[in-house]
Amino acid sequence: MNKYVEKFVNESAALTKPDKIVWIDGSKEQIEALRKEACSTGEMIKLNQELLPDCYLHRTAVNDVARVEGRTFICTEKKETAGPTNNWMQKDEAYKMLKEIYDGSMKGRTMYVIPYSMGAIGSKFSKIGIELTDSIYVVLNMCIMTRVSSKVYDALGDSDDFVKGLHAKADIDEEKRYICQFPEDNTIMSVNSGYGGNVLLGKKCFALRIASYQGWQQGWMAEHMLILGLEKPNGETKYIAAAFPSACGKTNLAMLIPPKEYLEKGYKIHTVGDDIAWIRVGADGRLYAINPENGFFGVAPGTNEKSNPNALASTKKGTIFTNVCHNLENNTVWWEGLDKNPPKKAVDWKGNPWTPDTVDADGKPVKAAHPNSRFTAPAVNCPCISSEFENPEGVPLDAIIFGGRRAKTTPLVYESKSWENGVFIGSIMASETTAAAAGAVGVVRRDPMAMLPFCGYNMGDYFAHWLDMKNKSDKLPKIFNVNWFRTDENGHFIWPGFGDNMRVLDWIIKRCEGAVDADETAIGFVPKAEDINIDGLDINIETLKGLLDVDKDMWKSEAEGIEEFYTKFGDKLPETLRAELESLKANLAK
Ligand code: OXD
Ligand code: MN
Repeated sequence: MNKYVEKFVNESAALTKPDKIVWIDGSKEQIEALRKEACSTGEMIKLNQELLPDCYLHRTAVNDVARVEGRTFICTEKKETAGPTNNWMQKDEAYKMLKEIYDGSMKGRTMYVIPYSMGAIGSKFSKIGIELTDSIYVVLNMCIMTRVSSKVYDALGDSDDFVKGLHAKADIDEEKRYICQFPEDNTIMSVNSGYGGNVLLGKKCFALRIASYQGWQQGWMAEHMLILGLEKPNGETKYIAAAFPSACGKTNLAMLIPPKEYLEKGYKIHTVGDDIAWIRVGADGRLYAINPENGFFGVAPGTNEKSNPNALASTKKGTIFTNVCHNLENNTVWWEGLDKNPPKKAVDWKGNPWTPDTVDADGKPVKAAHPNSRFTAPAVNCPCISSEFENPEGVPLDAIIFGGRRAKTTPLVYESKSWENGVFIGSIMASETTAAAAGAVGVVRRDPMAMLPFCGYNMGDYFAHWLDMKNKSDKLPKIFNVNWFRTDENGHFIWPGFGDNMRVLDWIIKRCEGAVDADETAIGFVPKAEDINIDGLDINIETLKGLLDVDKDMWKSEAEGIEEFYTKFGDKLPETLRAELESLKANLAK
């Protein structure tokens, strides 16, 4: 046994005092035994094995249903390292405070030791983590979301290069819930939660917060991005990475099914990842991306046969559902937006009896599934999983896309004028908030590169790191921005979205190939309306022109918002970005 792993386990056990320690090896037998145990205690419910083989349902505590950004901390020696956008705790004080909470928290429970690899085991781009947890739900989810295996110890050898994660459910006490990252120590401590994003430590805590810091130190990038391959009729595949805030459609875009007109010509989309990309400069100077995960932790509500048949197909076996509705008619699951056929007899996400007529004390319909209910599905289930999914070298990126939910202001798509301008566009991203994090929904907030909740260090340094990629590569991908969410005067989405987003990807690839022209505007290059293919769509060219419109007055007030946001960073804001803002303002004044 690696002596550093042993020390970590021993010290953590001395602190949390579990009754026993179980070493997870990821084997089928072990997983099956844990499923049985979880069902025997009510922690999980075994679903209809004919319709949903190896699928289970879990309900979290009602006060524990989303990531808690207010209780997520970057713990470093100095506040400046964490920067103005993160909650910060001085790391020694954080350890001291946390140790009191963890003390004895696993008494009467089992501590599981999970060895996992982010990225293919043994690849030079992969990183190793050890998560200790007292939750079988966490073990089983980690076995889907990451590569869990005792082979990880072989890959680790006698090195201390792994991320230590300690998770304890404790009492699921909201007041003492902490999700703490210690990037300087490769350590994560998560306590008093049992919800996915807070406790599956390989995901947000490691693959984004800790890894973004590692990337900064080591010259690579960890980003909140999907990765897809767009195969053209000639068989050539172009790769795109796209950053959108949580619950803004990354999974849907990653698994897009092209419209009929495109399918007939032979276009295909291949999914490499739906949430996280680790990006490095390859030997040929291009940027290469891997998806460090091994599964999808997708938002269930709204996922259906039409919006994302590939995601739905991915959930048909070996999947854990969290906080969805339990359909008692056939022991399966249901959620709002799955179909128009809600079960007549069901249990809602809180564990209460539910029918389509159930209303609350104010007479309002009660939701069967929580808006942030999730499926944890193995990536291999996905019908359009890319043949490059396991490629340890990753895929070469042709384009990077940023995007958010904006009812107004941001056009359907535009292209940056340069890498620097593209970094500026990423840094000013703004989006209406969703149910993925606790707090108000629908409020516009700045979420640079969709990394606001996930950047493990000072975002001023993060922007500089992005700009610095220009010094590492002379073959950088082009940067674009998209917005699928513009609404009309009645609040209805104008652009059909989903599979039809292919039409925008098509334009993006054509721009990468220099195959179409564009109009230069104050904010960047906008398509000529006739270059977006609307054949077969219920949208006319005038509507499309409206979607592409750049309203200078709106952008002037946007520029004021950016200016205000930028003041947060003080002298950590790279001069290049300040110059980009000045040039935007000058363009708008013209
Ligand atoms: C996620 C999130 O779960 O971003 O991916 O919240
Ligand atoms: Mn995410």
